[in-house]
Amino acid sequence: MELWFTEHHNEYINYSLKIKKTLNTEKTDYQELAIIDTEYYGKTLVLDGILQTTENDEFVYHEMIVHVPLFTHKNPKSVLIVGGGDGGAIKEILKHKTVERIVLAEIDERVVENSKKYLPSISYGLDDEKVEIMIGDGIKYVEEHKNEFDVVIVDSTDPIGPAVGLFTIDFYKSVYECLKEDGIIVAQTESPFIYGKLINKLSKMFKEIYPIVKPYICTIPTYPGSLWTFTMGSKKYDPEAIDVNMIPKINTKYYTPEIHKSCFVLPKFIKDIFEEA
Ligand code: SPD
Repeated sequence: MELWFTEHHNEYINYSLKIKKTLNTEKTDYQELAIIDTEYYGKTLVLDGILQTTENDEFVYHEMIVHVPLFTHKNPKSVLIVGGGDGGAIKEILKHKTVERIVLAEIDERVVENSKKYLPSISYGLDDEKVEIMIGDGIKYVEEHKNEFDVVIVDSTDPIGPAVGLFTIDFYKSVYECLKEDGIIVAQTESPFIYGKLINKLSKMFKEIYPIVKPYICTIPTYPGSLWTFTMGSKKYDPEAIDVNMIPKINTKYYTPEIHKSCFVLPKFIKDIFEEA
């Protein structure tokens, strides 16, 4: 018998992956969690019915949410990740030799534990000595830590359920305070095909707070709409002004110095979404 996992993107669109084996399902204190081994994309983490990461395409998202801000900052030493309990962002941050401290603020301990158990190729950095895992409310953590981080990465789920508070102006203002004087925030800001109106609102919020605001894109096949946006807010460094020839060589599958430049070139309809803000 064929078994399929189906994610409802909206009332008109579903996305399905053929299941090889369901490895775990549980109800955590915050959400429904599943680890599913799929025929095409390998093992996946699913939260509240929504695919968060798959073994075979996670590299696009995690490389882009990490290397673009970290190579924009001149000397990133301390990085805070809000969300990101699967450890994919940490795996990429560890490729940056300047980084001395990585704090992961993840609300759901079970995401960390399941990722360690079932997704070791994504989560292996979670046990690194540079990593401090703070299980709790990322919003509160940000509010309580001022002027402490070079880069803050908001590696959240979609703007529903536990992540709603991570898509608000109050949160982005707190992140501004949490960053050092030349700090950078990057947030995953969803697909323009599905969440255009939200992206427009988020862009307005970023522009109210950060002097330099730059959206950038990549393609993630297992996310709704596939075309994905990130939004960078920077106090000092312009990601498009850096000399990409100075970017040190690291082991990646998606990110390159050329991608660093080209990811800021937006299709017209996405540019409009951001510029109408
Ligand atoms: N529609 C799913 C968007 C999920 C974005 N966050 C994924 C977390 C991976 N570390």
